[in-house]
Amino acid sequence: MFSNIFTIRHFQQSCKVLIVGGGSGGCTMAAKLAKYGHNVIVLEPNDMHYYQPLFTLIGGGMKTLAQACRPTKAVLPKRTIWIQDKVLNFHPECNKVTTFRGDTINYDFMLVAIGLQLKYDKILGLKEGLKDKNSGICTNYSSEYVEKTYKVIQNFNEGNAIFTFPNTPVKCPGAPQKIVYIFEDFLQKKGIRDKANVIYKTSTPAIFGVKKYANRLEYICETRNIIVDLRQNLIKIDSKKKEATFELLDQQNKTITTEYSLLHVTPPMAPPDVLIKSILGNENGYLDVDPYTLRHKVYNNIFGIGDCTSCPTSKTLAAVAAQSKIVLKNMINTMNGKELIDKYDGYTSCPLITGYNKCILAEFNYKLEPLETFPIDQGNELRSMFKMKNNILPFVYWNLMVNGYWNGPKSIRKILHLGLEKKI
Ligand code: FAD
Ligand code: UQ1
Repeated sequence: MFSNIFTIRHFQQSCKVLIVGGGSGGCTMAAKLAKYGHNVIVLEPNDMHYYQPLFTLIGGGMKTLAQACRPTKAVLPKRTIWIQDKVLNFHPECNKVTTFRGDTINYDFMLVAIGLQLKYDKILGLKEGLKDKNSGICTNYSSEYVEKTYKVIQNFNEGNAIFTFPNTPVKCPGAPQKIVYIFEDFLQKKGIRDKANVIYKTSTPAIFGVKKYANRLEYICETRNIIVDLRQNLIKIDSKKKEATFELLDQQNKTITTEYSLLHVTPPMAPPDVLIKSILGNENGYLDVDPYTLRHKVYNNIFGIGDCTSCPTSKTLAAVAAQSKIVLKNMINTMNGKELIDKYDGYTSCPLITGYNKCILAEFNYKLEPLETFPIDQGNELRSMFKMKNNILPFVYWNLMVNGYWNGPKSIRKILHLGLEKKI
């Protein structure tokens, strides 16, 4: 007789470095650490790897989703072990994690790079609206829906076109408004600009966090008749009536409901639940790292990179690139029992695309001071910066960054500024 009792086997693995998350930060660091010959395990559930900065261009019909993704297997370095699974629980006090499949991975050092989760459920009616092909609701923020954006834009005939920014930190905080400018330019080209009210409704108190770029963006909105409503947060969508409800963040218990023909939503975001419930997270659930060394504030053998960390800078891939050099040096120094000398200055960058061929390339640090690479005023709308975003940066990502050879533009900046750090 055969027994009908199956035993499920759980595995134990051990490594020198465990990288949790094989997105942009995890993959970049795997490539860098593999060069040191360390035994590295990458824990990543998805079999597709995405270059998310292309999503804005996909939404505007300039690129395809196929250009923004490659199989995880092809992007992770051959010398690392990829386990296709997710962390279920961190156990930092005994240097191990457990996974959804029930396995245990022991590590000497761990790098956490698990990005942000999209919280569609925080907006009533959003998920249904995104799924419905004819709703006029779209978002550039997910590989699942980004291709819908351009269809919705092409189908727009008249009425209110509303673009939102939620009441949480988001990745690439410039992206919610880049698509506004692309859309407005699209209407101009199609000759139907006068048929639309283009409205950007944001929870933030200003259009952008850095004064220099905010001034330029305000001017662009004024001259192109883009309405900007500050401190408004989308809470509910009625896709049958095509109405969106916003809470007015500076007036208690007040809401406003507006009709729309097109609604581009940037969903609220949060760190993944596994961090929120872990002692590794701060009060908001972000991996609690020192903002300069990127090492965990309590556990010296744990580092963080990218969107899931508590670093108080704009969460971008450009930030990940700059962080990667510091994380590598500081991890290696920790392994060798040395002091941590290298410090991350909060460098981040946001290519603010303002149409089909122009871009303001914002670059700044923790102090919100501009830190521009090129010796020209990047606060102007430049065709050259658009070309860089469209053609050069994807090449840099797929050929240099994921292979561990791109640390951001700091060395280019030094050369172009004659070896001097720019005085602001
Ligand atoms: P991700 O690349 O998101 O990777 C996180 C990984 O962790 C994922 O692969 C996920 O599967 C994995 N993961 C999650 N939970 C677990 C778990 N429990 N266990 C194991 N693995 C897990 N940046 C720019 O610099 N310039 C731009 O122009 C720009 N434009 C953008 C436009 C849009 C529309 C979007 C969405 C983003 C844009 N960004 C831009 C931001 C940039 O893509 C992110 O900042 C960057 O990808 C962050 O890298 P990361 O490694 O922290 O997170
Ligand atoms: C960058 O380094 C980077 O990572 C590859 C991005 O992500 C796509 C960026 O958007 C930007 C702007 C930078 C910064 C690079 C230069 C040359 C200014």
